[in-house]
Amino acid sequence: MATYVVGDIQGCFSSLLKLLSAVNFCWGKDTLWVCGDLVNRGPDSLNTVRYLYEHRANVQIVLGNHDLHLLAVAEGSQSIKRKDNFEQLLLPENQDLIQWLQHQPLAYYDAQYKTLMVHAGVPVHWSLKKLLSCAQEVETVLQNKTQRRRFFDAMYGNTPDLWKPSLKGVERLRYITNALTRMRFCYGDGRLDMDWKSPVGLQPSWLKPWFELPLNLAKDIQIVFGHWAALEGKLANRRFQALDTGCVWGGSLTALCLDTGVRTSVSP
Ligand SMILES: [Mn+2]
Repeated sequence: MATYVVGDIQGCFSSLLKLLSAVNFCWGKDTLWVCGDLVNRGPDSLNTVRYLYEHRANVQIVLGNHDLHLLAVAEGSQSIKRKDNFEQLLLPENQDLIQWLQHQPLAYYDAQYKTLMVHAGVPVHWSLKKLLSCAQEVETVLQNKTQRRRFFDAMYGNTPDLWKPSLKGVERLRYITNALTRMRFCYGDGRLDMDWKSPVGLQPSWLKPWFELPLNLAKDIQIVFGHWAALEGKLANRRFQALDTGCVWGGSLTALCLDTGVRTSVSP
């Protein structure tokens, strides 16, 4: 019985199977977590989601920015972009998969492992409790047809970039979504920067990666996240585990075993 967390799959279905086989993953015995961006850019988004859905009793995911984009397109709120290649997921026969994704969280905390899973990061101002309740505000909206459409119509944009408890409506939802699914670098006061995607060290001096800010989260909580392929998975310690190793860009797909702390990677 072990739990493995896998980084951004982005439709690299054959790499997922190769990785599960490399760790001797056993369905029915082991549990699989996926830290978001299941779909888009890679060769087989449909089979990736179909497979995880079929094993959903033993799967825990959080949504990433590409998954939310898929849901926005499926809702008719956004048109499909030139680089998007998840058309098959939009076919009527795959509506069960879209509905499943609509009911997935933006953050997941497991008290036994003392581990928090998010796609992008943890904003500096939030406690664990605040983070989970903010994530839930978006999750509630995603599960309601009318609210979902209104949210997707307003989801895209980089502001507001600083958390204020007084934020309301779609602005509040947009901040929560950007922080949990798109954040990389921040200003010293926690304000989100949405432009820099470079490795750490190459950014302007006034920006810091979110994980170098003084987070309002107990230090013994481990944070597993994806989204930032330029980190190349090199951030791997007791507190922070970067798991996006850029499989879709020719890098590798990585799994972290939460029970042993061992990381395993396979090339595409
Ligand atoms: Mn992402």
